Amino acid sequence: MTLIAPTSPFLIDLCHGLRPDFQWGAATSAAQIEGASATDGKGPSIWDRFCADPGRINDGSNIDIACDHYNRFESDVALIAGLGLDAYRFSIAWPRVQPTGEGPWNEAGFAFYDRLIDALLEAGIRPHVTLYHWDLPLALHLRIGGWTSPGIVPLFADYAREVAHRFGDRVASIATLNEPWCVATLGYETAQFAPGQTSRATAALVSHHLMMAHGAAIKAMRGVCKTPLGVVLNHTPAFAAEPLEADRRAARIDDGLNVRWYMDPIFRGSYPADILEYLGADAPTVVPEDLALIQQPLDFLGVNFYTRNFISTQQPPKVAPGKQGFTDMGWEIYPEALTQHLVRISREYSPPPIFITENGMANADHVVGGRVPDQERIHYLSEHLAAMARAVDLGVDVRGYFYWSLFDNFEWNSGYTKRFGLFHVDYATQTRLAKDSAHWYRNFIADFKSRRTQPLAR
Ligand code: IFM
Repeated sequence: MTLIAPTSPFLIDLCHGLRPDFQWGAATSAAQIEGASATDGKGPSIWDRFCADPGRINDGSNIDIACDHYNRFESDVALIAGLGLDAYRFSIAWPRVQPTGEGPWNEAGFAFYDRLIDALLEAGIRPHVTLYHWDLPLALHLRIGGWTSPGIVPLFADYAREVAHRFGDRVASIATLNEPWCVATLGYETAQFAPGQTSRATAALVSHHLMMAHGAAIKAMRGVCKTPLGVVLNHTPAFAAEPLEADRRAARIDDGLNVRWYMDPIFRGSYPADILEYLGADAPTVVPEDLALIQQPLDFLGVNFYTRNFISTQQPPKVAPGKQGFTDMGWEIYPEALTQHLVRISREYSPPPIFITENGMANADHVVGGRVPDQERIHYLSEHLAAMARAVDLGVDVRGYFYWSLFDNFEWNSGYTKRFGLFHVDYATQTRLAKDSAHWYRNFIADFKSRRTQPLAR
């Protein structure tokens, strides 16, 4: 007898508008799962150093071993295949393939990704690659100041070109950056992430260099491959807590900083005027050539959606109602914002096809009698799939969905205290255990595929 909630026929019906070739997947990133942080010639990243800095990571942990995926990728690919996934999104660790971020390539590092891509293809899983998921080669940070220097732009383009040249013919897509807002704001303004700096002006400059590096990388890769190319951005829409002018204004600024600051230069060729004004003297100096570089045509847009921001200017601030609860990160569960946001960005930006490149929840999961009964995650997942399907019904072109994350893993400054995975990881033994949500997702995908071959009920 199965104790896993069956997938609802209503949800499957709701997904009737998804394309027959819709890709179901899960996502990870190199620093969060690979481990082997100094193996086979890999150079250190800014996260290796950040972890070594006392007090930076909540549980004092590091990424030396993480999920030991570097040594276990073959059995991990078998787990992905067992879920019936069409696609797997992972990132390449820049310092694994180019230890100092410039100069010689590390063939042993490339060989690892070569084997991973082959294993995925052999299992019928489409590899979706991200070039930068936050693990900057430490040497580049030390020598030129990393993202604070415009010198990083051509170096990132060189790295992108090399990856596209080596893997472009075998991977399903290449994204330049993952969540540049996190890189700039959490890394250089709030110091929550590596490299742990605290300057708004530096963060704004970093964001501009990230955008330029994205554009330069797309341009470089176009010359060597025909692979679909894109970028993955944070999409945390802001909601005014109350119908007050002050709340509305603050929500508009929050949206500008999170969403429009990145979407506007990529899709419109300009930074939003209200945010330039808001940043004032902290705004970066931007010349027309920079904007032309950033505004490269893209083949897809990656949308990472987890929650909404609830913006209140009152004292004490109004807190989000959380009618559907909060995740273990303290993030409000608010799936309807996904529908609204997808519709909004489609209307405002006419983006290329969208992939939901991350969506998921941290939950206080426990192994109970050999199972992980994570009903909360099943609820989160089904509500967000429904929200995505509603957006598709409203005309949004969504081509795939990646649950974040395949495994419990290193959740940045939270260390290993937050569990996002479809698979529970016992870090002491590296045992992977499919949570109830993993069974549910597998059943859902199978049901979806079998219904696709049958006439619709309505
Ligand atoms: O774990 C992260 C991931 O690396 C980037 N997007 C958000 C996830 C959850 O915080």
